[in-house]
Amino acid sequence: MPSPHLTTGSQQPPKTEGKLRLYSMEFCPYAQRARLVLKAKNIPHDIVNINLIKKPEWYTKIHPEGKVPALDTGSKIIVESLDIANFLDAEYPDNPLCKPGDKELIQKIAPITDLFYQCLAKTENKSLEEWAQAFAPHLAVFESELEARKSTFFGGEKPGMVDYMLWPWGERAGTIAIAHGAQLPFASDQFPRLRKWRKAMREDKVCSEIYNGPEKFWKCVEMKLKNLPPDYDSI
Ligand SMILES: N[C@@H](CCC(=O)N[C@@H](CS)C(=O)NCC(=O)O)C(=O)O
Repeated sequence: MPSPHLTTGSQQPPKTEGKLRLYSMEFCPYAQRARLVLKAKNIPHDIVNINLIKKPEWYTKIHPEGKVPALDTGSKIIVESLDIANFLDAEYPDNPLCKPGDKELIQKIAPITDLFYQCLAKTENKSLEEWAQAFAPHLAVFESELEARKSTFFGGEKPGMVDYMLWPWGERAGTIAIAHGAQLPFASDQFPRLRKWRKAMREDKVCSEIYNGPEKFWKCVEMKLKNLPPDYDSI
């Protein structure tokens, strides 16, 4: 059970000396990146969930823009999911996640996530074929990289940094079919390595421990799109 999402009028929970704290939101893919790395590297931490639509007054002292994730290390606060992930990988030696070329590849995730939100919110009047065409060249970059690395995961025999930075959108890919009533019309033989990757990631222990799936994510998106009361705890 995730801890309740704190809202206006709440008190900031006291910190445990020496323990990392992640400010998160159960359905945020960027916060999920940090949670995946914390779990993959077995780093003790606690999680404080934030209601992002009715934020606690004290939260702007943690993150000036009021976003999640934010990591409180005890001596500093780190924001931005990639900076948090890199900090954790550098500071905690267990299960090193980053491989050569990963940082450059991770930069190429952003066009996919941008398209993902545009497609969900239907910001442009595109047909599903057109959305698929828009996604295809960006997915092809990752398909080719899996082929070049000759492994199921970008990290090799087990997931590494690219895998965990990309997975939140792999988990949510089914949301597009919920929003549009049909899947993106990719040919069944298109992106075979990425399909295999997605299945393997779904079965990975770390990913499955914090899996929510597309239906719950869609409820969270709908809350925002339809201006419904922001009750993340009821999802
Ligand atoms: N670039 C940031 C993006 C973080 C982000 O956009 N988080 C969203 C939730 S998924 C958020 O906090 N939104 C609340 C707001 O913008 O007020 C990162 O990688 O950490």
